[in-house]
Amino acid sequence: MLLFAVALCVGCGSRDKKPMETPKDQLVHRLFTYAENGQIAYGHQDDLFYGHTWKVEDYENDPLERSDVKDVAGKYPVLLGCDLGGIELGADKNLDGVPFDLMRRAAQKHAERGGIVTFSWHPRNPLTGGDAWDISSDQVVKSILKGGEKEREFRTWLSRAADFLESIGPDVPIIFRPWHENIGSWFWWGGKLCTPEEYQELYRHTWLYFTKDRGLTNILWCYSPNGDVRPEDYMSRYPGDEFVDILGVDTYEYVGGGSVEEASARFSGELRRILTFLTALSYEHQKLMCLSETGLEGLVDPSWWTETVYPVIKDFGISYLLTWRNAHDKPEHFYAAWKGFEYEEDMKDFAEFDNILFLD
Ligand code: BMA
Repeated sequence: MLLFAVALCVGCGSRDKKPMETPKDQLVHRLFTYAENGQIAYGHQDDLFYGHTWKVEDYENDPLERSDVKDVAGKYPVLLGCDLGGIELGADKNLDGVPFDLMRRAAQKHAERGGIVTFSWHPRNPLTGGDAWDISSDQVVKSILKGGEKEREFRTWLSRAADFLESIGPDVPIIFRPWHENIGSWFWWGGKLCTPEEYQELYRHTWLYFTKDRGLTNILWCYSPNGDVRPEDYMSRYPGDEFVDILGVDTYEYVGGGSVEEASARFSGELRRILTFLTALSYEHQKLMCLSETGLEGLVDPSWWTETVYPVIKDFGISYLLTWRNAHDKPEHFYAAWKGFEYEEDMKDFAEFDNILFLD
């Protein structure tokens, strides 16, 4: 814990200067304190926008009080996950149909309630015009970097994303995790689609634009590769300590052809392996760490929360875990329980562990 105590002061100045802390410093402190105390905050993607059987209809006036997580656990998640995909084109709604005006209001409201907001980004493919999953060309990253044919257009894309985050307000600290799952090759910025140097340049360029050109100093930068990798692969595209505040990892349980029991046993072993190397890296680099995305689609393991995930994560200093979204238009695509779900009690029990934090 000594290292975490030291790390507590990273980026925040000396302790007697606390009143001068920026919103970012405060969030860094808060997350380090969770890790130090063995507490883990829970987060859910798109929690306030829609759930398994509902969605916000009145974008402008809805009080944003509904949440599948709250329906089950009686409390909101600490982290609200949002996705910027679509903002780059100036769209009104993101790739999953969430209006950006609603997203802004929800981020502000969630912060007022004491919650934390985190943003991922699934931008379209700037070279082909396809979506984030269009991996038909390995020239995309190159094309948006300095001297590339899409450099100027991509700068406009960055400016639209920055405009949106800026519009949330300087007092709301934001965890931003662009260019995620970068070791696998399913996004145009993935492992086989660009060189490590190109990836690093992309990440640093994004950081520099947001931080220096736009002065967005309320952002905590999360590096979140997919976790099914070796530690050396995880770091192979790391942009550098200066550009990263949180080491994250995205990792899911997949059932595949075998039984759910086998899948859960495999996943808990894999999660322990990943969090072990992430812990070593977080000490080495003096960074916070988190499980930036996780889940089991459809929660087909009746005790996934209490017997698969909890026994592993409780042994590690991750500040938070975030499970993916409960789609309102795809009945099988949910990662948090909802009222009436057959295994909802298991998530409720998880929310009642002393060291698992929800928003009271
Ligand atoms: C994926 C799925 C998609 C969604 C995307 C971005 O994992 O949930 O349906 O469009 O994330 O949120």
